[in-house]
Amino acid sequence: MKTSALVSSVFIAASTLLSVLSTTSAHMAISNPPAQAGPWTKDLKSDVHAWIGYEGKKFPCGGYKKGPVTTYRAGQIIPVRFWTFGVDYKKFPPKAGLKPSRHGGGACEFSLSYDGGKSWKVIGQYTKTCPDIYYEWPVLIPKNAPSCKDSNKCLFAFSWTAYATNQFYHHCANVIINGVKGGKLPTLEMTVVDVKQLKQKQNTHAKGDARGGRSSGPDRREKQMSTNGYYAAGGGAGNHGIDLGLVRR
Ligand SMILES: [Cu+2]
Repeated sequence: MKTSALVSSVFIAASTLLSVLSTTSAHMAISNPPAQAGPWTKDLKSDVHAWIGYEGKKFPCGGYKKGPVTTYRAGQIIPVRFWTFGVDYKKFPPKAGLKPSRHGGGACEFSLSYDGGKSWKVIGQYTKTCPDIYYEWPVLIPKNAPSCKDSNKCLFAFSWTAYATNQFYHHCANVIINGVKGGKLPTLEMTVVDVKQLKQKQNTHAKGDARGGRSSGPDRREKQMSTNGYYAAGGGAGNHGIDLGLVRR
């Protein structure tokens, strides 16, 4: 009896893992701000939601053409939204019952580049439950951020280290930031893993929430930190930030 109980619990564990791993409508992109190569552009790419390295997809940003430009000011909160194929980006929240593959969550970072993607500074971090199309993930453009006026070089990015797959995602939006005179960029560097092109060690994933389907949404404390100046120059994040829960397989 014990043996068969063990076998069935192993079977349940295995099928749970399979449902987390399944790629019914795979991967993730950002729809707010409206990012490069999404369906809101004239340049929709079929791999816009895919990870860096998929069929040669390049870091940073996937190597896409310039997208729509969104203008923000320092001190403004961006309510980031996620999108993938099969989701109507014009409706928020999307209709119930969609099952985009969020790969058991992982660790998301939101970053700014003022130099066309050469360097990236983090302005928000969400672990475990991120990403999820059913929630907004607010991040603050720091109140003391400098201006960035060249929308060819000013970028906002979503990056994601997934739980169930060793995949690193990076999707960017062209932005303009009206900042403050003498402003300073945050000091926390964006974490990049599993990008072969950068000759990194592979096989890194994040702890995530290990759940398929809908998550419980952004963590309350992470939401506070991503909107209260923690990531601003001089804020508590410094150059370490929070624990992303990264694990080497
Ligand atoms: Cu995927």
